[in-house]
Amino acid sequence: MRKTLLLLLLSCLAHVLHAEDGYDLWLRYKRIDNNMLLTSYRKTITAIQVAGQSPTMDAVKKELEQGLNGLLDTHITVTSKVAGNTLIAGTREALTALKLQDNQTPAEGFLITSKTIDNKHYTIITANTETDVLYGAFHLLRLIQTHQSIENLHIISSPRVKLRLLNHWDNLNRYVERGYAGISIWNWHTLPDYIDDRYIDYARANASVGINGTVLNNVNANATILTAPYLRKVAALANILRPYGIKVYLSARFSAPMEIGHLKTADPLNDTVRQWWQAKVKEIYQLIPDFGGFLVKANSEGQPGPQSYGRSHADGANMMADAVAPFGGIVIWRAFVYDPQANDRFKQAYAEFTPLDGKFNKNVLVQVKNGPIDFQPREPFSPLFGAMPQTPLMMEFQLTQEYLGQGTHLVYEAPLFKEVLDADTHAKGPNSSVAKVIDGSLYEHTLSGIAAVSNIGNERNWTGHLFGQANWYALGRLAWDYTLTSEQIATEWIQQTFSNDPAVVTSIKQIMLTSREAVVNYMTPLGLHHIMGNGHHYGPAPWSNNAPRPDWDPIYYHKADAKGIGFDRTASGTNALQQYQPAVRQLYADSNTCSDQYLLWFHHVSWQHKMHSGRTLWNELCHKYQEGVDSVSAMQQRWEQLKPYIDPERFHQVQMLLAIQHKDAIWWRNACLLYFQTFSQMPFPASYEKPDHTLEYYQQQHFPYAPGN
Ligand code: GCV
Repeated sequence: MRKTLLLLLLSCLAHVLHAEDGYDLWLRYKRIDNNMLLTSYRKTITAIQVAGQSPTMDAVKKELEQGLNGLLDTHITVTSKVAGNTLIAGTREALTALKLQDNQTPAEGFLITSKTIDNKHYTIITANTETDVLYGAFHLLRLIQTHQSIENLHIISSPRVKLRLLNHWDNLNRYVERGYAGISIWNWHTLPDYIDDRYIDYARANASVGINGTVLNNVNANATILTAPYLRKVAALANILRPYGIKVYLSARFSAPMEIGHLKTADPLNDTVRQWWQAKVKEIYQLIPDFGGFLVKANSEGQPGPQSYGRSHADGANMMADAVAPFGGIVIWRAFVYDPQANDRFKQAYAEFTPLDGKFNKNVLVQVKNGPIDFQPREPFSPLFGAMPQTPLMMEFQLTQEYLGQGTHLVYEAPLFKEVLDADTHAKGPNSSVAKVIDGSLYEHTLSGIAAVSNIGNERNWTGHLFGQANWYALGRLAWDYTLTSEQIATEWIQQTFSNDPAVVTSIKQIMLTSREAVVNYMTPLGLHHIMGNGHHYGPAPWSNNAPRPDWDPIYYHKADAKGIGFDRTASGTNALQQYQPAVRQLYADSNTCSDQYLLWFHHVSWQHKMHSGRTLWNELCHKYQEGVDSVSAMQQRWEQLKPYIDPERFHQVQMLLAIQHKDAIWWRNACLLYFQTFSQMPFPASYEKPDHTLEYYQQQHFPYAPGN
């Protein structure tokens, strides 16, 4: 009896220990559950040989061992002899020594090839750099995890974009601005002496999708990060991340020379200030020889910047760029600026930055948010893309779901990223996509980059919502190759994260691929934007009109009145449309031909306006809000059907979050429609479920402790 109890206890314990809690991300390396495939993989690779010894090649070896041992449920032999059925990984140089070099190795990226030499089969991963070999190793593991054949490989893969970065908005006290996954993973207090294993797993996860840089701290920067004790902490992290090909960057506070250098000014043209930055940069490179450079938010939302001294963004950026240039560093200068006095926030970044085109140093990139306002569920692409031909522009996306339901809503963002990257700027005629601006090909820039505001925190599953992991994954995959489809990326992620069972993949994919349009519909359909609660940005507050500045107020954006709703950005309004090329302008200029998706972005439209569906604008608005809610119900139903196929821990977590999302979607629909009805004075159509609360009820909801604010 006691023995049985003990066994039961042990099996429970084993279950607890092996519970799927999301920590392993898409690198779970579980035994292949298809016997035919398993046999074939086991035959193809019986041993691995990793040519060369270095921290990066050690990481390659460790990952291949861990991955193959798990996936093939075996004990893979690590060999130094060239024998058949071996997986050989090494740089081109290392393989030349083994007489296995290949002429097709790409300049950047990797080659994976199957070869038969003297009747012996080899799988070879090679590249010009060790980091690229590591990317190849992760790619091979991905092929196995997604059940693809590895018998006859010839894969050449090169990244389309050079800098593939995460931007952490993490403060030194570990509070993450707009963070919904716990506190910062960087434990500044225990660094540099205590190295959390999580730092290594963070590096592995990023390298597995080709992310090669990380900005460790918030763009609303604290100058303390640049003091000697903190730089030693940064150096400790750089040492951990380096073998995985990840460079560290820091957000720099423009007024640091005053705050920590005790100078009287931070004027970028002042000699003492310039010398201060040069000395600081030298100190950084002594500790971190491959330091990436600085990210700067200047003269934006109260942050200090060169304009405080009558200087331009270019003066500020170039001063720092001069300091990092001798060490190969870069400066990433953000274009997120807006002015409460201006009549349209949409136009500000373009107005301030286009006159500076050609004035930035060669090692400066200007980082532009994907849309003209601020990471809304849907925005047209920022008109800056294609408008600064002489400046490399870097894309800024947001993984953390500040405006997309934060930590509780399932929203797969790849379709949003793709929509922007695929948009045609017409800057050099047709086929001048945003992606071609970003990858440098349109204007032949050698520097290119995509960054995204991180959604990572110290929660066990990293991103709070398990499906937030898919956005992190998608960012890396798209930055490597933006021609991948949202569906391809979702498929890969599901196969690695949940299951290769086609029925499971199809069902989860359906949930993911409908989720972005769902959030647009239940929050901001038909081109509405920025109608969320002030400050915390959680939940609807279209009535809000008392923010510290007008351009933080929802009423500034929806402009609802007795006649209609929407922001007139045509020639009869603020004429923001003028900032686009004529061919783009033409798409949006006429309210009768403008697509529904962007209608209220560009037009103030009568409540009676006839939509493409034949409904009035008011009825269409009700219809869209309802559609958003219905989509979440459908997502819930699909998830319920997946219960037998998903481990109970992850199933239950997502199930509970979907219930919150459903409740929130109803809240958004009711609060917005009840409020807009006070202007339209039109009845709700029969198809729309009547709100169960009054408008006053919704207006009284407060969230003083909403996270991330
Ligand atoms: C880091 C929005 C966010 C701020 C953020 C800012 C930015 O305004 O609400 O939290 O600040 O964007 O991107 O700089």
